[in-house]
Amino acid sequence: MSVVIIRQDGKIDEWKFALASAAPQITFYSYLEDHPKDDIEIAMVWKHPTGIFKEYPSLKYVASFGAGVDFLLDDPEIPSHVKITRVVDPVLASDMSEFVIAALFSFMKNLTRYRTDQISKVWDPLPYKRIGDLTVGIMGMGALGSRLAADLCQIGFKVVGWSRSRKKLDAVECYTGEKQKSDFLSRSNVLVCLLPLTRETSGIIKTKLFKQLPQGAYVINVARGGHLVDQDLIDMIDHGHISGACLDVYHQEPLPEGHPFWNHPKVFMTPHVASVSDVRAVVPQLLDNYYRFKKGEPLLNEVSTLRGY
Ligand code: NDP
Ligand code: OXD
Repeated sequence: MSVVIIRQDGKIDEWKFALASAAPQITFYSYLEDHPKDDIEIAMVWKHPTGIFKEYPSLKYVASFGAGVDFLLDDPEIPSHVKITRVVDPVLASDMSEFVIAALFSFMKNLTRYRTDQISKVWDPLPYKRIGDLTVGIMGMGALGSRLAADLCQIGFKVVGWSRSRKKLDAVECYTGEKQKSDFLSRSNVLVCLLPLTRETSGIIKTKLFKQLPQGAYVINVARGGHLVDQDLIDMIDHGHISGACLDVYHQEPLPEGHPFWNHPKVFMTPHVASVSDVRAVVPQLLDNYYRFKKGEPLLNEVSTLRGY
């Protein structure tokens, strides 16, 4: 049973080499080379070209190379019987946690502002925030959000979390569902989005939500661009209710040249790098699922197409 690897970010050879080295008995094809498309049952995919799944009539299982699967669930050409799995990995979780903590301290200590000042040769000391001044609110207390919560608590931050189902985590006050959302938001001086992008969460970070955050709140979106209504963020920053944002993800990536985020002094942008699947860490679980699929056993980290994550 051979596997096709589909990704458009120039990393196919790296993944193919790592997979083939770990499992030389399996044939891995790049989607760019000649391969028997009619026979392919398994695809390993990250951000595929539109329409490509039409070419694989025998497809039965698609493994996402990342934690998110919105790009797969949004594709009407993947038949409903096709199983979809995602990456759940401690390295991915610790990388995400480190990134968010870096963004958080950068906000607290005005670091991005000083970088801009340096370029313009401006000397302008500002008041800064301390760990004890802030409560960090995490939307999405799954694999990534719960690891971040634990790390923040260890550093000494007050942490509140919000998810669909009830959670019990040491030292984290957990809120659940629509009913408790506004209580959660009213506590969050810094709001971190780590939700999956689904029908329910699309466009969730909008004016109504911003207004429920405390005055001067800071927003860190490391989940998906589709969670955020871009113009609402700009308006709330420009009106002074939100003090700024760190964004790693966008509606369109790369962000189009004319987008107002590029030049906004209070929007700190990174190019979807908060946490990137590590080849060595992730190859074993991709192979584990390959063997499970072959034996007809339940797959690890299978996504619920009904829930959307
Ligand atoms: P999980 O599926 O493990 O966690 C998702 C969390 O969101 C769960 O706690 C879930 O609640 C909660 N949730 C889902 N829908 C709702 C809702 N409608 N209302 C309230 N809570 C909801 O995902 P991960 O933690 O692994 O990843 C989260 C996202 O991070 C990914 O989907 C991806 O988009 C993004 N990501 C971004 C990266 C980057 O580099 N920028 C890297 C990796 C991931 P419950 O626990 O009750 O199910
Ligand atoms: C992911 C991502 O979902 O990198 O893994 O965004």
